[in-house]
Amino acid sequence: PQTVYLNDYQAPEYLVDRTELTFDLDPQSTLVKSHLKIRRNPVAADSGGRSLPPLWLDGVDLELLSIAEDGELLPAQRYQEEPGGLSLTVTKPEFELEIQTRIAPESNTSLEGLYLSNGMYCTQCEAEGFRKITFYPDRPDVMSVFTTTIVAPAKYPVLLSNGNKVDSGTTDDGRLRVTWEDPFAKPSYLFALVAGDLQYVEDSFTTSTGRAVTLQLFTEARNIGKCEHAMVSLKHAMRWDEVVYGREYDLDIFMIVAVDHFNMGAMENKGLNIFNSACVLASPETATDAAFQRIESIVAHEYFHNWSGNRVTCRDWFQLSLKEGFTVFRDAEFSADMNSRAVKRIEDVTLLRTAQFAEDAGPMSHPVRPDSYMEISNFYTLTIYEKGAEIVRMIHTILGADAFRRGSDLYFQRHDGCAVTCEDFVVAMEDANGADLKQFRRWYSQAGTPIIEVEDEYDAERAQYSLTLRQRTPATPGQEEKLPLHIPVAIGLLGADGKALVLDKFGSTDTVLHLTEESQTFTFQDIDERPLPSLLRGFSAPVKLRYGYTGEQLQFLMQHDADAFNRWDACQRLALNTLSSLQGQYRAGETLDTPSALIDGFSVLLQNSELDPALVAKMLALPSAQELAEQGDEIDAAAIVAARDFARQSIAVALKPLFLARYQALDQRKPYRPTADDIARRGLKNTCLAYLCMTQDQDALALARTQFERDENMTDVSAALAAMVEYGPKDAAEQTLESFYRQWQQDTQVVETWFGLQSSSAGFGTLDRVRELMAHPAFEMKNPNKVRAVVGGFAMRNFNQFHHEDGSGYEFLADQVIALDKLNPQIASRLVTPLTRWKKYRKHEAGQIHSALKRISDSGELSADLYEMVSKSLA
Ligand code: BAL
Ligand code: ZN
Repeated sequence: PQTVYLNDYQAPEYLVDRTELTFDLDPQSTLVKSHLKIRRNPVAADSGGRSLPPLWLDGVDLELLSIAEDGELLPAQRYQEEPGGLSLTVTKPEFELEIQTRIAPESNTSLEGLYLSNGMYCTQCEAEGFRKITFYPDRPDVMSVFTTTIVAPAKYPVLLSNGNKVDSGTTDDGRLRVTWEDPFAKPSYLFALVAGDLQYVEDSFTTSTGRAVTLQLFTEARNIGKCEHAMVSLKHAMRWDEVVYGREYDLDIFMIVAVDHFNMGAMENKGLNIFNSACVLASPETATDAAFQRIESIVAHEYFHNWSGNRVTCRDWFQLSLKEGFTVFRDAEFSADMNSRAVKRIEDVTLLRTAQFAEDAGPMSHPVRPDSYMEISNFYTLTIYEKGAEIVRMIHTILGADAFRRGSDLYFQRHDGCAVTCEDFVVAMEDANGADLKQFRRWYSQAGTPIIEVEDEYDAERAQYSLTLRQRTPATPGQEEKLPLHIPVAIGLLGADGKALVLDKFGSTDTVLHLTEESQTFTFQDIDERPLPSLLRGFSAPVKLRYGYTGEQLQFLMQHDADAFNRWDACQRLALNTLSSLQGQYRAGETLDTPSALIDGFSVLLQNSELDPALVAKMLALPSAQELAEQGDEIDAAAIVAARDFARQSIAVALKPLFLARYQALDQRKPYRPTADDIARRGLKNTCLAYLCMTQDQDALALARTQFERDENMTDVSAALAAMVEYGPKDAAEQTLESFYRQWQQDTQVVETWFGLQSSSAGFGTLDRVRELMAHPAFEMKNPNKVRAVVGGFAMRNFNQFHHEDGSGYEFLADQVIALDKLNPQIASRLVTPLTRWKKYRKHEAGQIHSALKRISDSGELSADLYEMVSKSLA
């Protein structure tokens, strides 16, 4: 595969003003007719009057049937089929093309382009899937007005595409025909088509200017009872975007379709969002609280793209974070407003620290605006999405909320209907406020996670306190030298009584330090006692901050910090320090010390009924094995597992009466509602249940069984089931799993939960069990959700079994990746991730992982997706 470079970007030679498509649907022989109104791009036209350059149309896996220009069939010498597309000789600056192609949706297992899912036709075009539908300039800076006609047999009564429905009828031979017109010019990646035997629920939303918008959510009939939560979430999101960003919806109809076979979470196609069923369908009986919250945030995310992505789109794929980083920031703020702000922040930061930091330090490390790629699908990463969102958040922090809104207003107004760059976003923020973000821009171009070392000094005589911050960013592939970044560091100071100290003459008790140099000292006056600093409040920048807190200081912050995020973070630091000592003891063959500081801290937390239970639950959760792996210089999987298991056991045994008391107090038998308060209550209750079951005591396991058998909602049922599977006797676990499966075998989402719960279980999810699950009739290698549940659950969420010392986990994953690459390169490429960081492991494991990777590399011709991941990892 070829490498594409940002520096090689050139404006398109030709534009497409109108795109008229006709689909005649058939599983093996779908005919696609396209009628394109094309003209020379005045921006690209040179003034020398030389002959017109050829027109390039992307096309992959297409059978070209005919091509005509202005009504005349083109002679063969006017065009040339090449790998990846079609090159056409151009004779005039404006012309119309009619192209007929044939495709086979049924054979399309890549789930890019047009394909079938449970007999339903659907599309996925971002980033480069449209070229699997017809020949087209498949690049985001070519924006066109689309009209789409779909013709299909009567067994597909629902025929959908972007925009508004303008015509429908029946063909002479009795097939159905519907035409859709999307008045907003869009790039091909936002095209969508759906055809199936679907039911829908309908609602309506009145916009801020009084326009009524029809809202429809389509699904297979069996799932029609699972749409309410997504619909409610959609209406909340529509209102929020009006209030917070002044953004109103623009078409008369907004549709969502649920699809079982889907590579991503969802897709923001104009007016016709297509969703992975798992990210839209929910009922209390079948979906957990986590699923309810995920649905709310993804529905909002895709809706918000209507402005940040669709109305203003990306010039090229190097600018992907322009829409994704901004939209993730928008959906995170929406979720924070709908639920607990601190808890949402904790969840996002945990993901960032666990997985994005690992990406930033690994072979695929890339800037938020990459310089090059081989396969753009590989760049839908945590760096582009989550770190990109952190960049937008930092702009918000630096400018303030009002100034940020002025900047976003200018951005939307200035670039509406255009395909633009990350630079355009920053310039709008600057221009709207007279701000200078020159140095800040380095966040877009520099990869790697910055490290800030903090030292402090207190001068009692002068009543002065100073903080010295030093920043550095480690080298990453292709970027040896790093420049200092503009890093906003939010802080506060605590007095000995736990109260916030005043930092300036205005009486502020928190402030943002602007770290712009390699090293900088910030001094505070009139500080009458040596304070304890609360640093990087709310995680104001995506960095690793180091300060030598003692255990006592961390316990103090856990109880007194005014910043809820930092209370949690103090707890995390305490846990990380403890677990790191335990790992050291394990490696040295010593007896492991009882984690007394953690036990004391957790004891106080469990007895504090004032604190948000959701926050307490987050504080009680020890950092995951994956996060611990990210912390040290060298990963010793066995030491991580041993330290974590020992700490959790010790805590569970020492605090059993407190866990029990809290469990009983929280176990209120109320009808299920997905409200923030109820989710918080269930979250803490089930955290207590898991700790109780860790003791493996009969009475604790009996609590789990009772909760399971009450069968009140999937949150409680699956938490109880997970605890029984992890800590209870194997025979009983087998029986319970079997009866659970019998009860839910018709429900795809619950079966996915059932798969994932087993494959990710440290005690239960052995490789043999995973192989059994793959042989189960409900498993489907062609369904990404099932693969993610079973293979991904094992390789990404089952640290214990995946890193079995005999290396069998790595070999298994290599086998699955090789097999999947033939079916679905995007999924193969994602799944290989756990093998890509082999250099960070101890020599023994590193050798095993390296040989598994090498075996993939030598297995034959790889897809571009997998080739890029494997070759960069082995380099
Ligand atoms: N654009 C791909 C799916 C998403 O990020 O919304
Ligand atoms: Zn997105």
